[in-house]
Amino acid sequence: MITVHAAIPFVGQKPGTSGLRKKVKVFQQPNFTENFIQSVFDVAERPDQASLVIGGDGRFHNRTVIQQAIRMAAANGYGTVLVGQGGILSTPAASHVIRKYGGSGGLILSASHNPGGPEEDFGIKYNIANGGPAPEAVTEAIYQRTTAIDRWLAVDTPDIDLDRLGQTQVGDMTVRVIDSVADYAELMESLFDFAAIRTAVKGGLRLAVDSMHAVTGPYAVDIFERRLGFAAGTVRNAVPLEDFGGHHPDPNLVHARALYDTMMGDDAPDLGAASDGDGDRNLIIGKGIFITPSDSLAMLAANAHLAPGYAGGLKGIARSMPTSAAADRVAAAMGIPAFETPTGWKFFGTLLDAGKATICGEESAGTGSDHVREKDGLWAVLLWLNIIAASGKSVQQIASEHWAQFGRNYYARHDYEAVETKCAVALMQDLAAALAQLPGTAFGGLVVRACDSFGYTDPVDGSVSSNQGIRILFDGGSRIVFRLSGTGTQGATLRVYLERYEPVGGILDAASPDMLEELVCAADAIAAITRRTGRTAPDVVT
Ligand code: G16
Repeated sequence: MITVHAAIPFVGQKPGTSGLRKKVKVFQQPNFTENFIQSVFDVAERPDQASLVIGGDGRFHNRTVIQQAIRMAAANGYGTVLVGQGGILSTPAASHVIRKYGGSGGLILSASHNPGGPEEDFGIKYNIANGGPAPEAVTEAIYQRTTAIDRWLAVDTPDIDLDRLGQTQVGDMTVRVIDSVADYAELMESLFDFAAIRTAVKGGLRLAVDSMHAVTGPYAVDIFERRLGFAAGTVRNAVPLEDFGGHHPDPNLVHARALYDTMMGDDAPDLGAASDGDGDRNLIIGKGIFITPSDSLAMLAANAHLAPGYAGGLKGIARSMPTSAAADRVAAAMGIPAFETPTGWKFFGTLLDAGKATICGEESAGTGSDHVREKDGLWAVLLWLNIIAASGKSVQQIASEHWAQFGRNYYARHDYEAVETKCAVALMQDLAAALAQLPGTAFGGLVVRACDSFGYTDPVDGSVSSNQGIRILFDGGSRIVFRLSGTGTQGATLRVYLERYEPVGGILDAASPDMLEELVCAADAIAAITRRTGRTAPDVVT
């Protein structure tokens, strides 16, 4: 029997860069989660008896929301819900399941790299039938609906057993609890040369993976240790925990420090990698060398033809605007198009659907391809392994040869976290207002060539997104970008992206901080970060 629950709208249910992210306590308020899910169901394009995929990264509150979403889906006319065993589906695996089983969409319960636990963060993201994040037109429609919502629907039924594979009826709807790993692992086997990697493993290739007690643990153990034959223990922190073991599941040099230290040690494995809460991001570290996400994108694109799934070449390469231009140089050398989109994986969807791009990536440690419509952390690790196995080269060698051929984009992102929102917004507004005066101004040896507030017109559907970050471009190809994060849950996070290009024949083997020093000073001079925020150094450097 369907029950209609009266509701009044909550303020602040506007999805950000990647869905709705708030503190768990906010989601626990009566009706808060239900209002949002009902708004999704009210606006989602779906046929009668549609199927819906539900999965999450295993964080605290995951199971509660899954049970409620199932009761609501049954009351809202869905015919089938596919849910990962234990409520677990990595974001790329969820994208694949939606595509493989013809789902009309999916609810992905994750706050990604944000910490988990009763006092920490939770999130809900809606993906559409192509398996990708809902585009802005859909998230805006969901948001508009949240402002007028007056009821939500549910059937009255007990919790289903999420841990047992199989089928259950909930009202007229079928709930299938599916193996979270199998479909995804098969997809990976179809893209990469597992036999070649296995041979390399037998020959001594070593890997260290940090799953950060988040969703990739079961996937990584199955793929790396079981299917590819890496030694037991290759995957550390492999058991998903509701609070990620008290850590921050963000695969960067701060939060994956132990892995970094392993990789810089004397007996380091050949490749080190970490994933985030929901498995869509990756961190890549070679023996003694950190590869920035922007470089990883460029190097993967340049060598992707070594993997069977990409042997036919790439159609195009897309990157988000703050990501370094390293990938553009690869695209130019290949004679294929390069796309520069706003931050947010949702902007790659139309390009992938239209066959304009094959590989996409972001500075925020996301890389992926047209195999799904999400970024995919383990995919990136497997492509690196495939390239290493097929070429017989080390990560260091691949990187050095890449820079010798294309030049090097030194790169870093400086994050100032939990800045008072008013202060951060004013900083960005004043910066935007001062842009007209900047061209021609010198900051040390850096002369501003141009600057703007980045706007994007989608080349496929013509949709326009403005105010996507402020770009300061210097003579010689260096650049500073200022943006406010769209994924934080506390105050504002100011992101400052620093990039310096060294051409072929230039200084290609220096330490990034040394090469970026002048840009750091220029960023402070241009935006008055220290004076306005009181911060003398960033909280996180990636
Ligand atoms: C999300 C988006 C990414 C974006 C990242 C950081 O990733 O999907 O496209 O680059 O957030 O966004 P922001 O700079 O606005 O915080 P995830 O892994 O958090 O879903």
